Amino acid sequence: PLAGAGNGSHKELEKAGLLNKTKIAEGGRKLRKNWSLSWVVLVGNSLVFFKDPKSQTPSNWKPGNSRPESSVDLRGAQLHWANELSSKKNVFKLRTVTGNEFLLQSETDSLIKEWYKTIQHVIEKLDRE
Ligand code: I3S
Repeated sequence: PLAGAGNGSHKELEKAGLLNKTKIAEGGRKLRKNWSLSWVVLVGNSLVFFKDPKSQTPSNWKPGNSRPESSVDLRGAQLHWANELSSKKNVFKLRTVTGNEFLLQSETDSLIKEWYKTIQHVIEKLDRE
């Protein structure tokens, strides 16, 4: 199991890993792309992004041991495959209720599919609440 999972916290660590990330809109306003590798953690209802992925590995990550770059509330969020929005393969778009939009990408098909499925599960779970 991932470090931090089942630690008694109500915030369950669902998934963590490295993805290419760029923010493409903030509050509905389009932004210039700036792709970078990001350490992405799905914990509770949030997707949390960390810089400096080199110092992070799934086995040593613990909630609270580094400061997140940003965090996305998945409640009411929308997820779509978005290969038309990039020349890269395996791209999906995540849009928050506040109109922030992110593209997430991996060269590894199986990995990006797992992320898509897991995030979609959380969004659907929140939709039912
Ligand atoms: O959708 P775009 O504008 O073609 O995205 C590309 C640009 O952001 C480019 O940077 P410049 O702003 O210097 O042109 C990036 O280097 C590319 O990675 C972006 O496209 P991809 O297809 O990689 O998402």
